[in-house]
Amino acid sequence: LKLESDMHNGIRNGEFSLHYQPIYDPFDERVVGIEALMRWQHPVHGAVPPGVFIPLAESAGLIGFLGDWALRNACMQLMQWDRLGIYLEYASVNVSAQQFRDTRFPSVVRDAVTLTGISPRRIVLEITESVLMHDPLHAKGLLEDLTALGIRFAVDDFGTGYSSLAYLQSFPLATLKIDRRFITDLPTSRNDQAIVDAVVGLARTLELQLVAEGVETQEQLGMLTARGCHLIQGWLICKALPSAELTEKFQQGM
Ligand code: G
Ligand code: G
Ligand code: MN
Ligand code: NA
Repeated sequence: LKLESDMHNGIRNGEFSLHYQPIYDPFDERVVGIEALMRWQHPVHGAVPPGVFIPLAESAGLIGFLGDWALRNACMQLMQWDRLGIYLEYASVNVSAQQFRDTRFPSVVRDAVTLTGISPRRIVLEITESVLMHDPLHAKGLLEDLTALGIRFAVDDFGTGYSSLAYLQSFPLATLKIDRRFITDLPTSRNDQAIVDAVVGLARTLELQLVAEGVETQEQLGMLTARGCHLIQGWLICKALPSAELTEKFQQGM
């Protein structure tokens, strides 16, 4: 496949970058963390969506390299912001199914901590329900090992998979990220309101942080805060931006 071989060139030519999206606490009115989101600017096709190139990177055997690169860069960026006096608690980094299954994954994470010198408490790894549930015993062991180092885990796209609640409470998790499909119609959909209420309750019971994704309007935000969801991510606050642009926003007091 052409796009696949283009990826090899793209890596060499610096076509991959990370954008960062703030995770915001509307009560304290402060940014608590950022999610790193990978971008590929193809010289001919322009921006290739991650939904396209992440699966390609997996089948091309490049996800390990790209994932490692993303993790280290996100850690270094957080520390760069520290040096500029912009303190963010954590960087949240997506982990694909194949990365998670790779036996080298735990050492990749440990190496990122050692090489960058970041506090492991400041790394959140985002995995989906299906990654957790694919092999729950393996997942549990891996999460326990890395949690012992201080690394934290978030369940991404929560509500779209089929995680068993029994398993959910047995994993050492820090955060649920409720998928944006439940947020979009929140102001009008009684169903989505009920789902958000249920997830808020679940997060409270399991003592997990809850982040709402894809918050685009003040109305959605109002409904979320009224329901007790205290962390939000979405275009209402800020799009995912290149680090330089986000630095400017931070310095202008976002
Ligand atoms: O911003 P957005 O279109 O970028 O992201 C789309 C999807 O791509 C998300 O589901 C996200 O989890 C995934 N994604 C973005 N960056 C990364 C990354 O660095 N690694 C992995 N595995 N997935 C990513
Ligand atoms: O799957 P994951 O949650 O990792 O990816 C987050 C995705 O959501 C990214 O593609 C990001 O660009 C996108 N995103 C972030 N905020 C918003 C938003 O407010 N609205 C929409 N439609 N997408 C968003
Ligand atoms: Mn994510
Ligand atoms: Na998500």
